[in-house]
Amino acid sequence: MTAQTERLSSSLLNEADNEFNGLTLALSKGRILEETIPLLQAAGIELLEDPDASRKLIFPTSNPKVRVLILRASDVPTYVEHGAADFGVAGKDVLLEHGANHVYELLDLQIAQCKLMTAGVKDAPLPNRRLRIATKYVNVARAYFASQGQQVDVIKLYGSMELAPLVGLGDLIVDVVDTCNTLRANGLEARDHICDVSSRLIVNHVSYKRKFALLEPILDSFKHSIAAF
Ligand code: PRT
Ligand code: MG
Repeated sequence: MTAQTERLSSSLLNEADNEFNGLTLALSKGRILEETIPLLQAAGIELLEDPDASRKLIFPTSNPKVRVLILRASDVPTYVEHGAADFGVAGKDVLLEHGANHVYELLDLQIAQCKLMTAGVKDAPLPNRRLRIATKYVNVARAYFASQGQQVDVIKLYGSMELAPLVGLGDLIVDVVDTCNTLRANGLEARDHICDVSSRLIVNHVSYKRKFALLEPILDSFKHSIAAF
């Protein structure tokens, strides 16, 4: 957890948590929010405002005991780990990279599905030296290549990984892919499949014990929704 997220979490707690003793759910905009909304609806929870049309970061819901935080996808495990959110939805890619050992990964929600893969310039042979891997998934990349018995140099990026190998920053990238259209549009091709990815429901250890009565009906409803898909 960076000093910045730490300050943010504690200011959130100080400013808002004083009066709120319900459940705080951490989500990220985009795919995860879109695909979690139907699960929430089935559990009787409606966001009272559209996060896409608002600059707010904390959203009340139709259930006065549940509110939603909208975060960067990669910050969701940090908020849940530290109890600034009781539970959250995060991609398995984010959880693997974060090393989320301090949260319960309770449900595979089977949403926002994709794959973690390596990719490189189409038809380009790999150089005969230690490979350079450009990625935001530095821990996943190190672990994967180590599991293949390969030592690599990892270059940390924060986005637009597809650009890196085109301009010689790295021989390969490690990224999540779905249709591979983005790779193809940039003259890249998928190489090795590292693992399948879907989003998981994660819960803070203490919240799981102390707020189980509030969590249980939501967890049950999510389980029913997953089974019905
Ligand atoms: O965008 P930001 O930097 O804020 O964060 P983020 O990229 O982590 O968030 P977001 O909302 O883009 O992704 C949230 C989660 O959705 C990820 O952590 C994954 O678990 C999951 N997911 C599912 C995906 C994709 N599918 C996906 N296709 N995340 C990203 N992508 C990217 C992919 O890397 C490519 O750039 O979408 C682009 C299109 O993919 P293709 O293969 O269909 O072209
Ligand atoms: Mg993104």
